[in-house]
Amino acid sequence: MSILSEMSASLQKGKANDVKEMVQTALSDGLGAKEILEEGLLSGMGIVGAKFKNNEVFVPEVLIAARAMNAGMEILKPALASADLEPKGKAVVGTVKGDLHDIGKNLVIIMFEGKGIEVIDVGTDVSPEVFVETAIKEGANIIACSALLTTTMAAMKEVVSTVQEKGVADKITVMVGGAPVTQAFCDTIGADYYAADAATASEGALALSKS
Ligand code: B1M
Repeated sequence: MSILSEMSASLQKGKANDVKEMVQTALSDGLGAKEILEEGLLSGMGIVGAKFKNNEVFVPEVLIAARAMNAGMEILKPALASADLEPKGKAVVGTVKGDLHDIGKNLVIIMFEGKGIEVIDVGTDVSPEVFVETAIKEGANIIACSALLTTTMAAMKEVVSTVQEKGVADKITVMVGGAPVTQAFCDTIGADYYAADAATASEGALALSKS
């Protein structure tokens, strides 16, 4: 097994120290930062994402794998910076106004980062203005909103309206998700993309960033 396949396998098992050591060894062996990122770390996280989507692994396994990915990223970051790699997309991710649930939102962030998408985490209880102004200021192409309460879902419509009012609807895609959110709701409020789970959201975000 190559070191990158081993790295991917260790990441999937959440072995943070092993991943860290393998990143260090791969760099010392002269492997490129991009290769290590894509074939070692992101490939491992991609497999975890797919298994999560198929209910083969659950939230704890995803969090442990994400910790291993972050451990590897700590070692890789300086080499990535000097390789001057462009992120594959940039997303502002948060939970809407009035809503404090953040476990699903944090999974979305893990999956986005696992696809190489840069994330600005605006947290919970986020006003439409903060979503949209942050996206404009940071040059993000995606706003991903999470809502867990039927009473806070309506705030997603305000995000869509604010994007339109600011005249940036052609530059920024609004994605929506969370337990009470459906494709029909997404269509009703005029949002661009609905995802039922974090892994699907990350696949959508990657596809949208390429288009
Ligand atoms: Co609350 N809560 N909660 N809660 N809570 C629910 C959501 C509820 C269904 C429980 C129930 O009554 N059965 C209910 C909502 C009812 C409704 O509106 N239909 C509820 C309620 C009523 C409340 C309070 C109002 C309770 C009260 O105070 N009376 C209150 C509200 C506070 C507020 O937000 N203002 C409240 C508070 C809390 C806690 C703080 C105690 C805690 C949150 C802790 C935290 O997040 N840090 C909490 C929790 C934990 C839950 C439950 C038990 C679990 C939610 C969760 O994290 N699930 C929940 C009941 C349940 O779901 N069984 C419940 C795991 C998480 C991985 O799933 O977030 O759905 P989820 O994310 C999924 C997908 O939805 C999707 O991806 C993830 C999977 O891959 N997804 C996205 C999520 N966001 C996405 C964004 C995207 C795409 C996909 O962007 C594109």
